[in-house]
Amino acid sequence: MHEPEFLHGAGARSGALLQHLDVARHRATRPTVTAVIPTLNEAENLRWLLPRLSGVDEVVVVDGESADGTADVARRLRPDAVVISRPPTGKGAAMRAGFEAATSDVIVAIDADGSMDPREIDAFVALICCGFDVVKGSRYCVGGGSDDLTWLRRAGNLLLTRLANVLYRVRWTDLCYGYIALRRSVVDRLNLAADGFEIETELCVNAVTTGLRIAELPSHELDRRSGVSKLNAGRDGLRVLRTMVRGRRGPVGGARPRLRATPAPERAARERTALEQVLEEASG
Ligand SMILES: Nc1nc2c(ncn2[C@@H]2O[C@H](COP(=O)(O)OP(=O)(O)OP(=O)(O)O)[C@@H](O)[C@H]2O)c(=O)[nH]1
Ligand SMILES: [Mg+2]
Repeated sequence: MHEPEFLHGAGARSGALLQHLDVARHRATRPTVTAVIPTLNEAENLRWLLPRLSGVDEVVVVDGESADGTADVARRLRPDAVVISRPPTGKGAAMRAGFEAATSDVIVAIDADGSMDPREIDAFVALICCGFDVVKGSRYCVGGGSDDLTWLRRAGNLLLTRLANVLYRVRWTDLCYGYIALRRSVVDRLNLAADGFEIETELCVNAVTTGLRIAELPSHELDRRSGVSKLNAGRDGLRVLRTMVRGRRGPVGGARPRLRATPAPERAARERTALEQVLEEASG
């Protein structure tokens, strides 16, 4: 996906106005989207989720050798899906495999259990189109919510989010939530290595340290439709904590580009020059 030149603060050349018009046309073009879905015994839930993903261009299911026929259900309901089989070593390992297999402009990570509403995908993609590299769902910003969180998980998430805000100088409202969209072009820069549920934390904190543009988007988490959770609050909370502390060894946001890196007066002057040139060419 191309980005408007001013997002990078690159110098405008002659004809910049026409270039901007081209950008406007580009913005109107919808990027392609891959849904990456990690699954471990989610056959029943996929029956609900997959028919609701008709709007995405590609579906990648990474199955942890489920015993309930999850992979077969995926192939039957979505014959064009890429179904990858991996040992059940954790959600993180599955997500990394899914990111590697995805081919679209934008990747949306979505759980298989029906807790993430596929109707929210368009809003995630819209923010990517606005220039963000990573868009993380939040159950706690205004407009978000959860039908699913126990008090223990809510309290743990709150503490971990506050710590992330201090360590990474951000103002997030929800750290441990897996509904996330990102540009496929930034996956390599994220250096993901996590195997378990700490993958979302790793993705978010590495996005900060590599200077990516991150937005939070309200999301409403629904109840898992059927089956059991694979998350263990104590064990996985500790893994999140370790990932956060380890990731903080690098600089934070030192090179983080601002959404509009070129100062406004300078940009206006450049655009004026380009406009003058276009008018000159038109009159000459
Ligand atoms: N491939 C694969 N997928 C996994 C593994 N562990 C979890 N998942 C999937 O990762 C997603 C998130 O796991 P959940 O068990 O729903 O975790 P959670 O959302 O924190 O827990 P609940 O709120 O209780 O549902 C689900 O789609 C799981 O099927 C694994 O080892 N391998
Ligand atoms: Mg879940």
